[in-house]
Amino acid sequence: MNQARNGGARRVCVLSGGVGAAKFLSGVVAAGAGEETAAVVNTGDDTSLYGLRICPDLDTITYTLSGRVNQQAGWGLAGETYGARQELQRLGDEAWFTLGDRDIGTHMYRTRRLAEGATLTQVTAEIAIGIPVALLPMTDGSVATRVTVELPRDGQPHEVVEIDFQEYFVKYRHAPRVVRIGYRGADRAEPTPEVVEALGAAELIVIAPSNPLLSIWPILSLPGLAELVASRRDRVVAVTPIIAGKAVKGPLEAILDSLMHQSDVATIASLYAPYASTLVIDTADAGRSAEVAAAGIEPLVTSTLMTGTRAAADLAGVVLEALWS
Ligand code: FO1
Repeated sequence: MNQARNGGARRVCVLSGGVGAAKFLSGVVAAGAGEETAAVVNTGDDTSLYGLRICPDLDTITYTLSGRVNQQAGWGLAGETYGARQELQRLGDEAWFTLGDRDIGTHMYRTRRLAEGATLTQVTAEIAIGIPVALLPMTDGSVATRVTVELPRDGQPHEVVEIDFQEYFVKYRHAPRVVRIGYRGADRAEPTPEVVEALGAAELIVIAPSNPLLSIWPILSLPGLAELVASRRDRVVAVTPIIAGKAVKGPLEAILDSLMHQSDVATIASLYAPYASTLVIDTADAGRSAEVAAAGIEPLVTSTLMTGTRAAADLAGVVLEALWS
């Protein structure tokens, strides 16, 4: 493994979830700062199915930055076949989590290397070979995002149950109302030394436009990381995942409505104010700048919708400006 790829010598450190972070990081690479950047990636979404260790956020970023992602879905590989899934279904398995044949190869490789004693950090570097950004799983330990939801039952009052994140997100298509989110194991799991070094040494820390509660909070829940990021607040810039009250992708809006009773850019400002000194908000929310400032975080208005690599590079350029100036 090339140590330099995972070392803390990178100038930029991006706290990352899945699709939104992957797009933002592709902008960072297009803006020419890939080699200067480390991404600390959420592993709370990870799951084990069919004996395979699956790391959706790490894989989404890896596939995106290697230009192989299924652009329509935002995750998985382009041009996939689904022979394994079809065989499972033929055998009566629901196969609710869609695994493409080549994607399964990634999970088989990861699972074998972990069984051989490699750390997730090492295996991730092996899988991400050729990618300029250093991809750092938040921990080599075990953290599971657990979602307590109201599951509807035919003709009866709903049932409140705690389920695995991927069950909530994929099996139930993030439709049930969320009443609680927890990060099981986060209090005992250690952030890796690479993560602590990257966050401590970065001249600029970026919170990617990911779901704060599902992607960023698992990272900040690891021992010492919330304090570390807060201590570097002057150098932390967050990018909003909400534009004009709407989440660009996924269930963020519904979750914020359910847990915080509002889902706009001011909600994002109040969540990130303890950790970031600047919040990049969309031009559509320029009129909300005073509310963002009142929440204790400086608004920076620009176009945040990443419709393609050009738009992502422009957004990354605005965020990285703090570094170049
Ligand atoms: N998302 C879905 O909505 N449906 C799927 O069947 C699905 C399968 C899947 C397989 C591998 C992988 O790396 C990601 C996959 N995702 C799927 C996406 C993923 O579960 C979520 O987008 C993230 O966990 C949320 O950040």
